[in-house]
Amino acid sequence: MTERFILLDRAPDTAVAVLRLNRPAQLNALTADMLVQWREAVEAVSADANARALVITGEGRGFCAGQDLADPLVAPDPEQPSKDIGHLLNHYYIPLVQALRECAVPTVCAVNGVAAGAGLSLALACDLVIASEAASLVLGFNKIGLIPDAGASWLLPRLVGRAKALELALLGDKLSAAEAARTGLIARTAPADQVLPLAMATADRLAAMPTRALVQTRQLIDNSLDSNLDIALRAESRLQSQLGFSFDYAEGVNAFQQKRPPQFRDR
Ligand code: LHQ
Repeated sequence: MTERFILLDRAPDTAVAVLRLNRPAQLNALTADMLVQWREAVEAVSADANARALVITGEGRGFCAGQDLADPLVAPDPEQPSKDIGHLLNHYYIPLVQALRECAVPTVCAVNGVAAGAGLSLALACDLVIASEAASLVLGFNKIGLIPDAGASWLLPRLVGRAKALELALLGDKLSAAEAARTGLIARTAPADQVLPLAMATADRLAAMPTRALVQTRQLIDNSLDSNLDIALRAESRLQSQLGFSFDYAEGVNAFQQKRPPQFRDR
C-alpha cells in the first residue's frame, strides 16, 4: 500500500479542509510521491463542493525542509552525472504550485516550524501565511548550488521587493518568523501553540465569506503585478459584471439591508 505522506481531513460539519504534510522524521522533506499526493489533495479540495477554505500545515516540529535531498531522483550520482533534476520541477513541483494558485477556495498556510527551500516556496504560494514565532524560514538553494525554484524567484520580489529578495536569495540566511512578517514575506506570526488555532479561525472566517469573489480577488491581484491600470480596470469590470449575477451578491446586499448575517454559498 502507498504510504500516506499527505493527510487530508474535513469534518462533515465544517467547510474547512486541513492538509498535513506527514514525514515528520525528515521535517516533511518532499519526495516525488509526496508531491503527487499534495497536488491530488489540493485538487480534491477544489473539487469538493462543501469545502470553502483550506489550511495547510506540517506534522511534527517542522513545516517542510524542501526537496528530500536523499531522494535518488535528485541525489548526485557519480554513475549518472547527467541526471536532470529539472524533470522533478516540470512533473511534480510546477503542477503543485499551479494547483495551489488555482485552488477553488482560499488557502491558509500554518507554518508550524522550519520552512526551507521549496518548502518555503510552497508556503508562500498560499494566500495567507501564518508562522509560529519559533519557526525559521530559509531559502537555502544557494547553499547547494541551485537557484530559488517552485515559484520563489517570482514570488519573492513581489512580496518583499528586489533588494530584500536578493538579500534572502543570495545570502540564504535564516529569517525569523517575526522578521518575515515585518518584511511582508508572510502575513502574521503567532505563538507556537496558537499557529494552528489561528489558522483554523482565519480559515473559518474565510469559509463564511463569498468564496468565488475571494478566489477571483486572488486572481486579480496576481495578474495585476504583470499588468497595467487599464488592463486591471477592465479585468475588474469583467469579473464584477459576472459577480453581479451571483447568488452571493444578492445575498450580501439583502443581508445588509435586512440587518442580518449573510449566508453565502457560491463556489
Ligand atoms: C532532510 C532534509 C532534506 C532530506 C532535513 N532532505 N532530509 C527542487 C528540485 C530539484 C532539486 C533540488 O531541489 C529542489 C528544491 C529544494 O527544495 S532545494 C532545497 C532543499 N532543502 C534544503 O537544502 C534544506 C536542508 N535542510 C536543512 O538545511 C536543515 O535540515 C533545516 C534548516 C531545514 C533544519 O535544520 P535542523 O532543525 O537543525 O534539523 P536537522 O538538519 O537536524 O534535520 C532533521 C532531520 O531531517 C535530519 O535527519 P536525521 O536522520 O539526521 O535526524 C535531516 O537529515 C533531515 N532533513 N532536511 N531537505
